[in-house]
Amino acid sequence: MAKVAIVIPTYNERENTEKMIEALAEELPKIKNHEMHVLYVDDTSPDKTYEVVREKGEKYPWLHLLLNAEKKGLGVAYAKGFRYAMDKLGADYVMEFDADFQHRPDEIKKLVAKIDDGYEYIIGSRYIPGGSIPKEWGFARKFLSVVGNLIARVGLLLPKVHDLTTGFKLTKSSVMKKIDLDHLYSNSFAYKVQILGQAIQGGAKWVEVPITFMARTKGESKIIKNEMVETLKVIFLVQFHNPKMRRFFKFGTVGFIGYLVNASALALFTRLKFPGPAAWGLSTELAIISNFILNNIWTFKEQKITGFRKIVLKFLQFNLTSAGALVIQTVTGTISDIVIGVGYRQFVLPFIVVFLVLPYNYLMYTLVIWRGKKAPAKT
Ligand SMILES: Nc1nc2c(ncn2[C@@H]2O[C@H](COP(=O)(O)OP(=O)(O)O)[C@@H](O)[C@H]2O)c(=O)[nH]1
Ligand SMILES: [Mg+2]
Repeated sequence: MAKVAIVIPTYNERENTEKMIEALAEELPKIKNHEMHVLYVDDTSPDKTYEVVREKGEKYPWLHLLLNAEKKGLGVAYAKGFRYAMDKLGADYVMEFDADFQHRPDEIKKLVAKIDDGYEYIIGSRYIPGGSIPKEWGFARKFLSVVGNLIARVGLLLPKVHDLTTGFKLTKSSVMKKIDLDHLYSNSFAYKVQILGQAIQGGAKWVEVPITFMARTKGESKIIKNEMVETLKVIFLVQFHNPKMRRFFKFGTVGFIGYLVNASALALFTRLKFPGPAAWGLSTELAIISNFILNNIWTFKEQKITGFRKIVLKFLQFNLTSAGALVIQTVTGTISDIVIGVGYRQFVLPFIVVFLVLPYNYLMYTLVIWRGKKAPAKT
C-alpha cells in the first residue's frame, strides 16, 4: 500500500475546483489498494480558489492546501507541491494533475494501477493508441503540440517516449528526489521536459498509459508566452548536464585538439624539412599522445589509468585501436574512390569520420581502453 499525493496547481480556478474536489471524492474511493491524497497548490488566486479548498478540506481529510504568497509560475508551484507532498505528507508517489478537467479524474486509477507493476515514472500519454488530444483543437494548436513533442524527443534522444510534454504523470518519490527541484531550469511549463528527461536518464522504470486530453471548458488557460523557446532552453540544459552527453562532448573536444596538434606539428616538421614519412608519422603520433593524455585526465577521469606499467600497456593498446581507425578510413576511402570517384573525397571524408571513425573510437575507448570497473563475477 503506497501513499499517493495528487498535486494540483491552481490560479483562478474557483469554478473548476468546486467541481473537481467533488469528482475526486467520487473517484478516489474506487482505488482500494493505495492511500490517496490531494494537495492543491494555490498562488493566492485573486478569485480565492484556496477558500474552496479550505472549506472542503474540513469535510475531506485527504484534501490538503499549500498556499503560496506569490505566483511564480507553474514549475515553481509544482516543485513546492512535490516537496511538501514528499516531506510533509510522506507521499511515496506524486502525481501531476491539472485543475481544469483537461485531465480526466476517472483516468487517475489507470496510472495508479501501474505502481503495482513496479513502474516508477508513469506517463499519461496523448500520443499512443488509445490516447487523444481534443477534437476542438485547430491545426495551429495541434501542430505546436506535435512539433514541440518531436523536438523534445529528438533533443533528449528519447525516441521510445511518445508524449514528452504531457502534464498528467505519476512519479515515485525516490525518482523525484534525485531532481534538484529548488533550481529547475524553467519556472514555467517547460519544467515538465526537465523532470521527464532527468527521471529517465536517471534510470527510472517508465511506462506510457493512454489518456484522453479534454478541452478546457471553464476558466482560462495560463499559457501566456510562447513556451517553445523556453522548452528549447530546458532541453539544452538537460543534455548539458547529462553525464553521457558531457563525456561525448569532451571526447569530441579532445579529438579536435588532437587534430590541431597533428596539423601544427605537421607544419613545423615541414618547415624543419623532415623527410615525408617522419613528418607524417611523428605528427600523427603526437596527436595520438595528446588524445591519450587528455582523454585519460579529462574525458574518462572517473576511470583514469594510473601506474607506470598500466599506462605503458594501455598506451600501446591505444595505438593499436588508433591503427584500427586508420584501417577503417583507408578501406572505406578507397572503396568510395572506386565507387563514386576521387573527385568526391572532400565530401566523403566528413561522413567517414562522423559515422565510422568517431563511433569506432568512442566504442573502443569506452569498451576497451577506459572500460569501467568490471562487475563482480557472479557465483
Ligand atoms: N499555482 C499555479 N498554478 C498554475 C500556474 N500556471 C498555471 N497553473 C495551473 O496549472 C494547470 C495547467 O494550466 P493551464 O492554464 O490549464 O495550461 P494549459 O492546459 O496548457 O492551457 C491549471 O490547473 C492552472 O490553474 C501558476 O503560475 N501557479
Ligand atoms: Mg489546462
